Amino acid sequence: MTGDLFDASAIDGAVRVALSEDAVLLRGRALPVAEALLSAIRTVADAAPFRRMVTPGGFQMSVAMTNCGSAGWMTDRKGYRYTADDPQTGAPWPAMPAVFLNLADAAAAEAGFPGFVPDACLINRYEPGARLSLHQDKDERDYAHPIVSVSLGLPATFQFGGPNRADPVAKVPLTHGDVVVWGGAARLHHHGVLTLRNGEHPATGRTRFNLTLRRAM
Ligand code: MD6
Ligand code: FE
Repeated sequence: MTGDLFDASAIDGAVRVALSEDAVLLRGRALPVAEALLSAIRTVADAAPFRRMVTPGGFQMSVAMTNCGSAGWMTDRKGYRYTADDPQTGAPWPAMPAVFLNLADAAAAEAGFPGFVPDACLINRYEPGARLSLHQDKDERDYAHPIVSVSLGLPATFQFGGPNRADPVAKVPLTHGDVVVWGGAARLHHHGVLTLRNGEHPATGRTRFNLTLRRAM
């Protein structure tokens, strides 16, 4: 997983783009299971509906979220954290669908992180106008585990920075079926999603979904 930024190389027939040391974009890696992923998202959202959470600072997020797995990420006025139950329903977050687990394990291994077993999947739903400001993923117990991120539906511009907030930020286009894996030296890099542009996708309509699979506990 070496190479310059945006230096694409074909390994095992999959198109890889190195974003930095230990961060790689596997272009189109989720396409063979895209319909199964979308169907599983609908099943999860039937039990644990998408909702726009409130940050500790009191702002309502533009991205709507839900979770599956034994731990789910949430935010409210009290802070960011993982919970076993959906605070909105009082029930445990829905189980992680096998198609999520299998894709995450395979993609992580292809990126150089074998044996990845996520226990949490945050599902983000973007509609035109939604954005996610630059942040680090640091609510997990052990940063030794990588993160697998799957994009479905409308295209978005991913911002990918470095360990310090002021580090230069690259803009990476993410489209339907793209998978980003990062860990190791990149695990705490800053990242975000620019305001989603209006559009219509054959698989999702006016929507982008992102699955962020993590080992939280
Ligand atoms: C998104 N993704 O693509 C938001 N975090 O909608 C993330 O925040 C993210 O893609 C950690 C690792 C990969 C990601
Ligand atoms: Fe993140």
